[in-house]
Amino acid sequence: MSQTIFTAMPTVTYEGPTSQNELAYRWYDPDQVVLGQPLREHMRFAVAYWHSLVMNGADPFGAPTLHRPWMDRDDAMQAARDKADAAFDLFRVLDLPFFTFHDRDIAPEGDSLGQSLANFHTIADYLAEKMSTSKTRLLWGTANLFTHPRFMSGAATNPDPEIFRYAATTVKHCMDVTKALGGENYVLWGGREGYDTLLNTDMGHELEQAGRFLSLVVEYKHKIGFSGQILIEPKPKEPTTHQYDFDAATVFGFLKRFGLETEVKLNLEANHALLAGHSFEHEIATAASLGLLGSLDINRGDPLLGWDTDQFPNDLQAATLAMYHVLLAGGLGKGGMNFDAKIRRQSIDPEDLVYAHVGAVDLCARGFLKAAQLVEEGRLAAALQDRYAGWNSTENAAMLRGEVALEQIAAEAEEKGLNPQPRSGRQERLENLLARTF
Ligand code: XUL
Ligand code: CO
Repeated sequence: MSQTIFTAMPTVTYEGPTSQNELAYRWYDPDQVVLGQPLREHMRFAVAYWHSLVMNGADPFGAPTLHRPWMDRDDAMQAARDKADAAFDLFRVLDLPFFTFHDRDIAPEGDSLGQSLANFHTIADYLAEKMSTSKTRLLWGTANLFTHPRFMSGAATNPDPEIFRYAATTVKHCMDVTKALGGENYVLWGGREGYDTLLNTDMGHELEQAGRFLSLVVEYKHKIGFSGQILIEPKPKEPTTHQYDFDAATVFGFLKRFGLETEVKLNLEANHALLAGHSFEHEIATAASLGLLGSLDINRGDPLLGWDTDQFPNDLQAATLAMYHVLLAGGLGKGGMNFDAKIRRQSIDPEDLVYAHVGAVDLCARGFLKAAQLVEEGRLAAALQDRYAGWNSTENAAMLRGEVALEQIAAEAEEKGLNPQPRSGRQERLENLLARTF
């Protein structure tokens, strides 16, 4: 393998909280056993190919600022191999267990559908070769159904059925490759599945198309014996004004309608939650309460901006609360924590990518350790249990099970002269318990 921009960098290791080495993990000790499992297995961190290897710093106002060797090559297939070499070198530097990709991140578009698919399979085989000598595995694969102009009016929800067919074909091949590379999940983010104006949109028809598309994906998963999870990634807006997969609750309704709620789970992203007017922990708790928690895209937005800035996370309290709800849900199973985050446009050096990941890994690990402390102390859980304890009595449990009719509830309440007294929600006390872990 040729030298890459990461070859000279040493592998980042755990050195503990007192280390002065800026490129060491201070909190992420992958072997540390917490609540019966090593951190590596709890966290299941992944590097996102698109942000780390493809993104070039261009924005709507300015030209690319990041110039990587593989970005300037005339031979697009050789460029894809060079990019893969650099990718696996970066995974080696960060020593994280997983990566994630879109088809278009790893291989160039061709002149025809057949050529695009051939390019994709050729580079996928190259990735398989790289994986055979790497510790890094595939957390999930996905298809880019939003960059090319053919997808400007959507993929599955495009008014043109030919685009639906094109997207379906692309997803079939992405699922094949994800399976072949041992991927543990397959993600569908509805890139341009939404609308900009209802004046040109038949929403009922488009939702029907989205439901059929997802059903095809689930049927195919079973046909090929893919044992990974199918995940939908909710997002409320951007690029379209209104995205159909708005948030966890909306996607649940959609899944229920098409009978897919036991087949598909959710890949929740921190900044998508924020854009939907929620906190990350709200989305995690919602998904968990519906049995839909799948995987996480870890990042942050900028509350002052309101668009999808995809920054690396740096808020310890937000991370702790997210991790606490992951723990309450019993962990992520086949899911993981994917850094769907990009360095800023002015962070032009390869080592900026390493600083970004090291900080984010440490932040999540530190938040996780604090969340585990909250679980071990058990005081938040005890307060919660106490708050709902009334439902444990025989009569109240029967009411919840649907064994008591409305008129019976009313008759009993009237007979008793029911006079319930308000109880404190103790919010400040509970906030203190959280704050004291910092
Ligand atoms: C877009 C986004 C995507 C998905 C994968 O906001 O989050 O990168 O994670 O398509
Ligand atoms: Co994402």
